[in-house]
Amino acid sequence: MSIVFRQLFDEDSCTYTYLLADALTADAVLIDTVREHVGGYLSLLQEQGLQLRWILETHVHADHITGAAALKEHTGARTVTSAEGGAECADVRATETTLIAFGEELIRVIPTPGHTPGCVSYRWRDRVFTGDALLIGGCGRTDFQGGDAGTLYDSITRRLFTLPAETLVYPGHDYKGQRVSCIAQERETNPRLANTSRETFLDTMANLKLPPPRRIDVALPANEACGRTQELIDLHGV
Ligand SMILES: N[C@@H](CCC(=O)N[C@@H](CS)C(=O)NCC(=O)O)C(=O)O
Ligand SMILES: [Fe+2]
Repeated sequence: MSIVFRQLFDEDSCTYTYLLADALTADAVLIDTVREHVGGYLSLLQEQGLQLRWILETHVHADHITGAAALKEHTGARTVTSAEGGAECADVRATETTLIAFGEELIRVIPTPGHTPGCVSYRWRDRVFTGDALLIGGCGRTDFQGGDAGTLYDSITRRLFTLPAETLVYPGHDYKGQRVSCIAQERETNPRLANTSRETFLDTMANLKLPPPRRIDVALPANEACGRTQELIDLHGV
C-alpha cells in the first residue's frame, strides 16, 4: 500500500493544508485549503499525477478564504463540511457516521465542536487532522462564531484524548512553526488541558483577550458560501 502525504503552509494565516492520496489509484484529498494557493495545489496534483476527489473543511474559517470553490471548478472534486454548522453549500454534510473514501483509503469523521459548532476532525490511518479544535500546546479560541469553551473541553478530552496515544496530531494552524504532535504528548503536556480541570479551562478561555482575526469580515461570508466569492463569480459567470 503506497500513499502520498504532504503538509503545506500558508504564511499569511499560519494555516496548514494537507494533501492525502492513494498513490496506486492516484485519488487525492485536500484538507483546509487556502484560496491564494489554489494554483500551487493544482500544480502539485499535476506533478504527482493525482486526481483530486475530495475537498474537506474542518470548519468555517474566520481568518482565510477556502480554495474549495476554485478547486471544485477546476477538478470537479466534491466538498465536505460538517452537517452541524458547516457551510450548507457543500456536496456532503458530514456526521460521525460519514466515511470518505478515496482509492483504497478511508477517512473517518469525528465531530469536535467548541471552536465553532461545526468543527470536525478527520481521522486517517495513524493520524488525526484536528482543525482548530486541538492545536499543538493549545486549542482554538471560543469567543466568536458560536464558540463554546465547555463544548470544546468535552470534544478534546472525550473524543480526541481517547484516541490511541501514538495517533499523530496534525492541527489546522500553528503560530510558532510546530508541525506535528501526538495524542499522548497533548494529553500530557498541553498547558490548557494537562493536569487541569474543566473549570480552569473555562476560566483560561474566557480570559485570552485575543484581537479578532484580521480578515474575519471577508472570510466568514466567503467561507459560508464554500469560497464562492464575487471575484470567482465574475471570472466564471456562475
Ligand atoms: N492573528 C491571526 C489570529 C487568528 C486567530 O484568531 N485564529 C483562531 C483560529 S481561526 C484561533 O483560534 N487562534 C488561537 C490562538 O491564537 O491561540 C489573524 O489575524 O488571522
Ligand atoms: Fe478557526
